[in-house]
Amino acid sequence: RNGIEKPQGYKVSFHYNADVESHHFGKTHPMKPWRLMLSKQLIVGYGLQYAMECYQSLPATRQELARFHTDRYLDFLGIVNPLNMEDWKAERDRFGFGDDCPVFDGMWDYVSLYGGASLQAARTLMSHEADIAINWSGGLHHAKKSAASGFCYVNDIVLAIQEMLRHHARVLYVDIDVHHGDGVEQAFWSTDRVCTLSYHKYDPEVFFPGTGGADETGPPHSRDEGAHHALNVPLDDGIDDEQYGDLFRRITGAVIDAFDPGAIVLQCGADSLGGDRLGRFNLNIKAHGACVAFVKSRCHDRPLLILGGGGYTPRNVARTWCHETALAVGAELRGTLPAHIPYRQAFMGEDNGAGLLYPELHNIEGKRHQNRHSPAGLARLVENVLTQLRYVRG
Ligand code: ZLM
Ligand code: CA
Ligand code: ZN
Repeated sequence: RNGIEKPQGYKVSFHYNADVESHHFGKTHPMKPWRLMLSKQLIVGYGLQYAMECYQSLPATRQELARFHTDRYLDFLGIVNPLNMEDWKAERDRFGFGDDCPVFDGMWDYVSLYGGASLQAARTLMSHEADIAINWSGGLHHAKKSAASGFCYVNDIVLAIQEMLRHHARVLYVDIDVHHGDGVEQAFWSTDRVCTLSYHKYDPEVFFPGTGGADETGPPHSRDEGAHHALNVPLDDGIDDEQYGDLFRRITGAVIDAFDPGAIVLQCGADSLGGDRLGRFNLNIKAHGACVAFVKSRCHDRPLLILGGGGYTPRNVARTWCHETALAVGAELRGTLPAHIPYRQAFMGEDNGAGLLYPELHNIEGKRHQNRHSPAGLARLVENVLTQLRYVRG
């Protein structure tokens, strides 16, 4: 065969609506939807739009959101605004609004847009129009059926998985955001058709949301539906590229083999990078991306839905999601950023006095955390999940 390999030939669809990026949670709130604009600028700057099918997504309808969320919660979400919110004090507290999830102008438009993009991405996969579908505005894993939580208002991931369950007996959810994917875990707690696997910083006293311990595996009795199908990998500060990569490949590989899902959803929260404003890990972009590449390599003919999530240092979020878009389409990008992208200045390295710096794609700066992991502790985490997998059958 002349040593020439068959081209990868993945069909990738990209789901986006620029209206999401103009919304504001508040001046100093860590969640900044304009990071999506920055990501898109990089993706377009590198020309990746020519390697994918780009869809302008539509807002999810109320009926679509109601497949997971309650009517009372959606009523409130549709009615409340910054001017009338004083009239709704009790509901505001009951439905999880506050500093983390503020009431802001255009909130309904924002949440229905990111929800609609994930739904459209899932449908594009289910109709075989794409092998991999991407929605960087989604991945908002904390939202509950009746409450906003942790910057998340509607759970686009749950909505997308519900859509995929119409076509596949089993769906695997993998979550590399630094926070525990509690909303998705809870939504599918009592079914063995969805396996949820989250890697996260775990310190129940101090780190949000406080759930996701190693012994949080599903309903208590082995005969209960869903028992053993919640998988959690609780981590401490400062995990590095090599440790995380090793852990991720061993655990995720074993889960895919045991559960044999028909489709996979990967939440790619970029707050697991070093230098993130809220995160605690020391990952570099290439190590974060290696998780995406690994899952893609284990998908074979299974559809893969790639979603965003957290990420609070916008220039690094944009770098990461651009790199991962390239991994999805199978393109290799040069490290020097394209010369003519808007906001190129945002990617200029901090001047360390060593001379002129040029803006680079794969490198991030920022403070690092002390590494609190031991080889023995990491080995125990792997053992723990492998033991649990004896109860998981595809
Ligand atoms: N206070 N402003 C990750 C979601 C993490 C709960 C402690 C709110 C913040 C944070 C909000 C401007 C994902 C908690 C925090 C202050 C109770 C969290 C508004 C700074 C600010 O300056 C801020 C007034 C705000 C929020 C920091 N909140 C940092 N960490 C977490 C939620 C979401 O990445 O997983 C997916 C998108 N909340 O720790 C408090 C306990 C509220
Ligand atoms: Ca996670
Ligand atoms: Zn997060």
